[in-house]
Amino acid sequence: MQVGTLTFSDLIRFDDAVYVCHIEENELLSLIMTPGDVTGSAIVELIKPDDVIPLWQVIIDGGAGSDFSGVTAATADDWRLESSGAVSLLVTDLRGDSDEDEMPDWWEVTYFGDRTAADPDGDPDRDGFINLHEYLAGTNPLDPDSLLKVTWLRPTGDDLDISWLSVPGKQYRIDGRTNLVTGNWSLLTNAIPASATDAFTVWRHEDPSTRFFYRIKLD
Ligand SMILES: [Ca+2]
Ligand SMILES: [Ca+2]
Ligand SMILES: [Ca+2]
Repeated sequence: MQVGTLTFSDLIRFDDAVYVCHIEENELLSLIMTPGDVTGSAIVELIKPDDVIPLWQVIIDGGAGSDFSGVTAATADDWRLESSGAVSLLVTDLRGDSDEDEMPDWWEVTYFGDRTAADPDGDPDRDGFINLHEYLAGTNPLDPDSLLKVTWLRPTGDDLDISWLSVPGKQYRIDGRTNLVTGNWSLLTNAIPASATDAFTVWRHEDPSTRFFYRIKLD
């Protein structure tokens, strides 16, 4: 590993650069520092040992007019980059899970204040949704109004619109059945992307022709 601080005295403009950032321990990372503004486009490649899980660590520290919108992580599913004020760019490991309970450290810290504090089967907000399912659905485990549920059913001519609470970036499937006593659930549709702008998503069941029961699941 080659962790170190690279200090500049003036502004930095990245020009489609690759910044290879080495990480040695949770709080020991490569850092670029300058009193000048940092702008331009760059891809950040993060290299670390498997058992190291950095959370909200500064990797670039620049002037007050810095703009990090052109700086992205090479593997965006594994890492999140975010600005703190205008001056710092922070990195968070999105996958690392030190207690291997399927809820990553960043999520447990965000809601429970510690890397390993969340009980996967716990339901502290008592909405009937355990913590592990809240994580998978992208809902808030401390807010009883944040969960995956149907919000309304609305007839539109011969069709029926179904609305449910959704989280941007998630996908859903809808199962249906005509009788809750006999028969089974069958898939009506899947891979429905969540609305990117609203807190709910709507799907239209075209001409159901008979009474249906519905359930929404994460896809
Ligand atoms: Ca965990
Ligand atoms: Ca819950
Ligand atoms: Ca909840």
